[in-house]
Amino acid sequence: MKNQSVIEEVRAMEILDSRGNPTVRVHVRIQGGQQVSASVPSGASTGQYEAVEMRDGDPRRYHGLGVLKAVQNINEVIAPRLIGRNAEKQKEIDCFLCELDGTSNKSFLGANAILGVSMAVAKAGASAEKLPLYEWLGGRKAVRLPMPMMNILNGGKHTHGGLTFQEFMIVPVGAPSFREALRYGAEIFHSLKILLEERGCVSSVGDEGGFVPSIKGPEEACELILKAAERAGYMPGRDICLALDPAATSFLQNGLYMIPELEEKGKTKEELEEFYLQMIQKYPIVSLEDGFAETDWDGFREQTKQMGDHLQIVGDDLFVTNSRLIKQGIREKSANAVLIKLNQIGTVSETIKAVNLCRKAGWNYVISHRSGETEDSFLADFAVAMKGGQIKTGSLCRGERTAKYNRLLEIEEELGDRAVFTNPFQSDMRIPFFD
Ligand code: 2PG
Ligand code: MG
Repeated sequence: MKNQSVIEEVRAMEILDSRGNPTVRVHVRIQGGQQVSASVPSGASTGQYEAVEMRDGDPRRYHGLGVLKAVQNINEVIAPRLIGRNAEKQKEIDCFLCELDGTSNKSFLGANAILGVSMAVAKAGASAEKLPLYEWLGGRKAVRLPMPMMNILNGGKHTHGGLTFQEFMIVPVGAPSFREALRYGAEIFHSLKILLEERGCVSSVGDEGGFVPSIKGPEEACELILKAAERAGYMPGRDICLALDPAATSFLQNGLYMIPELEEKGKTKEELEEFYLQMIQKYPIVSLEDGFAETDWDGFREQTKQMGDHLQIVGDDLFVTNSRLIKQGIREKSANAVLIKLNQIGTVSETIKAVNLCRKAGWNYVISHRSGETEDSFLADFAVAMKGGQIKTGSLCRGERTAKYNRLLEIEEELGDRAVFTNPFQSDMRIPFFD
């Protein structure tokens, strides 16, 4: 083992995330004095089978949301056992962390404790090898910049009083580079703001930096966004497409999908599927995530059968980045893509395993942030390393979102002529709108 990859110190602390709730930051120092740190994100619309985020539950601190136990688990249980280990042995260390935890859902040490260490170890490995993180994790072939899905209109659990659907995202499919994709996105974001102001329905932004206007429903949301795109000089369907994450688990009640802005009585899964079909015929939607609840495997399967040739159908809460559930999905053809979130499963290696499953099955995958984020830009490097060509990391404002975009700009510049940026929806994912 090289001297400079020996772990000398692991230290955790409690910091704040973008919602002002506590989360875990981990510092790792390797021999020779190099120090790195990683911070753990946190979701609001979480899947029931996600790895367990450990919270103190002490009402005297942060309304019970403190993470001092997770911090203590790192400092007292994990740290002493990692000193002297090789930071370049990511898999070995991740495996060791899982064994030390001993549960199937990381509830003993906390997935937030374990992931913080796992991410910091990855950064330490990169630092020991003097490589950028994307190259350390993805090798020399990690040169593909991801197509961003930018969430410029927020709803669901990421807002108060917003639309029922959680995310309305723009996808700059016609952009020639990541840098240009980001510019398209930012320009449309600003046109949308002006448009909403003119209509007197602009408000603040939600948890992921998208606007939370008071409007009538998902169709008006799509129309406003496309209008904003046109005003900014972009042609819907050619330069810019849409992606939706209704996050349907959050509005399934007693077997019916409740979307009060559409109607009071709620929709059956068949009616909801029909509604999505109309939406994708009307608007240039290339990707639909969690269109049905995590318990509604039938809804997903049926939709994949009906629309899977034309539409990216992404399972987020459905799969929670869990290899067992992804395998089931592949077997049952429940979707054709997976949303990949590091903290749903809890280590870098298990996340990579989930990505590899998708690759093998010919499925798409989208590397994703959480609604509660930090300034850590780990995700940007991770998306390039995983080579899948898609990232979801929020709107075009709020530092915790722009941190990832700005890091991707840096990576693109660093790669220079080697950088690749392509539209992941081109060939076989042709949507009716284009015809
Ligand atoms: C989602 C995510 C991220 P959360 O549902 O895809 O956008 O939200 O982190 O709240 O689960
Ligand atoms: Mg989601």
